[in-house]
Amino acid sequence: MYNFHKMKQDLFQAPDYYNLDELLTEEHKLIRNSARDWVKKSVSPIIEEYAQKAKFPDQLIKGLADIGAFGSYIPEEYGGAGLDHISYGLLMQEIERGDSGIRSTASVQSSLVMFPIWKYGSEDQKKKYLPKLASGEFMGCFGLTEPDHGSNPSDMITNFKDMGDHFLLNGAKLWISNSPFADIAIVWAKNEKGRIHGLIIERDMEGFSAPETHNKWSLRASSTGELIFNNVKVPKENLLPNKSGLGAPLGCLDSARYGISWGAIGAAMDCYDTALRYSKERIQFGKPIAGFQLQQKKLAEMITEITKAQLLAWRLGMLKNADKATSAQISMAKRNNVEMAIKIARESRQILGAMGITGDYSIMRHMMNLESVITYEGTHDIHLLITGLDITGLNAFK
Ligand code: TGC
Ligand code: FAD
Repeated sequence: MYNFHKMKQDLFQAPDYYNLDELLTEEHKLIRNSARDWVKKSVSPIIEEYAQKAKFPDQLIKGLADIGAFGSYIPEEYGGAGLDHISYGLLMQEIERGDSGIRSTASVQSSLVMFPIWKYGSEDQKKKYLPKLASGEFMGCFGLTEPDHGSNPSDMITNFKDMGDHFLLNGAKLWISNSPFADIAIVWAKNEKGRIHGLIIERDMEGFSAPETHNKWSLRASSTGELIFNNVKVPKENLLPNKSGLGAPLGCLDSARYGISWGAIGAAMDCYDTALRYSKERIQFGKPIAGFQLQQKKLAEMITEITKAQLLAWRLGMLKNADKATSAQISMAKRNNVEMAIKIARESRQILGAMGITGDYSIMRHMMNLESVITYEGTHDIHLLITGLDITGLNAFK
């Protein structure tokens, strides 16, 4: 008889079919392994329960900070870990192996909150916010999407007026990861000339609220909400001074999308590893189901796709380390790797039969999470159009 609760213990073994570990430095492996151990010890035992009750496990914040998941590539002088982009990718991979929602929190904090303060902020802003964000004392969120402007953020209506000694901010953002508990929000809004700027909004500013969005079937262990600005008085020193225009938020997205291209591999590896182990133990018609050709086809295709995705992410990381990765290359990797992961989650779910729909296994949770991952940070179709524009020179968005 099958032991129903057997898989509660995290038995994950990472697939590395092409010996890609040989491409990593000792430091990369150390960072990856400490994140892997932390996920086994701290995320796996609790994540299903938190996803079922749709609650963000905020006790994980300290551990995320300790493994360097908040601002791993931000210089040490600002509290970051000063690591390279392969390290950042490996961290995202390991965390998403546990859950996409927890990786979301790390992506947002690193690439969408710390990155813009580091790249576009003043020295005072960097000193004030970055060390606290790196340690997890402050949590942040990123407000670009609006109720009526998702794929097309350049038409946003959130705006601010210059009132002499302060700015007055009005508008609303929707689908904002971490907004319900964030201490600060990086908010993208238009000035009176219609130019997009980033503003640092603090939780206790009058006229600002961040209600939670409920009833999600995806990313249930991540807290998602709105940002509502009703005549919020924003001190002038809270404007990010060093970049404006849509390219500013899109530059942050490049960093987050890159991390997701690694994160999705983590979710796929977890589904594959679970399905492989289950298929070798599950007996039907007198033999393990792994011995049937149809199941082998699924498993063989999965490891092939994971291996291709690993190579894509690693190469992209090397390009990023050399400051040569283009936005279009990042789009290709985000799109390919998330689709790869969602397909593997669906196929793995089938290999587990009825057991695959239970919370005793991580697969269904990954599958539902990936529906958000394939939508946020630019939808699957938007990334295809970015590649289309890049190779043809013709814009098919408009
Ligand atoms: P377009 O005219 O193409 O570009 C406007 C300006 O931006 C520059 N640019 C970029 N800069 C840096 N990085 C990129 N990836 C860039 N892409 C474009 C561009 O050069 C131009 O600069 P300039 O100086 O000439 O003004 O803009 P467009 O309005 O035609 O839009 C292009 C499009 C559709 C690709 C863009 O709007 C887009 O990517 N839309 C998708 C929106 C999106 O991804 N939203 C994500 C919201 S955040 C989120 O989902 C967080 S989830 C967090 C989690 O939980 O993990
Ligand atoms: P729409 O833009 O309305 O798109 C709907 C459909 O139309 C999609 O299939 C899209 O591909 C297609 N489409 C749109 N335009 C075109 C076109 N030109 N050609 C062809 N097809 C097109 N945003 C933030 O700012 N911060 C966050 O922290 C954040 N976190 C999120 C967390 C979750 C769980 C989710 C689900 C979303 C989050 N988002 C966040 C929002 C996310 O970035 C948007 O949902 C995404 O950009 C798509 O926007 P939309 O949902 O409005 O879809």
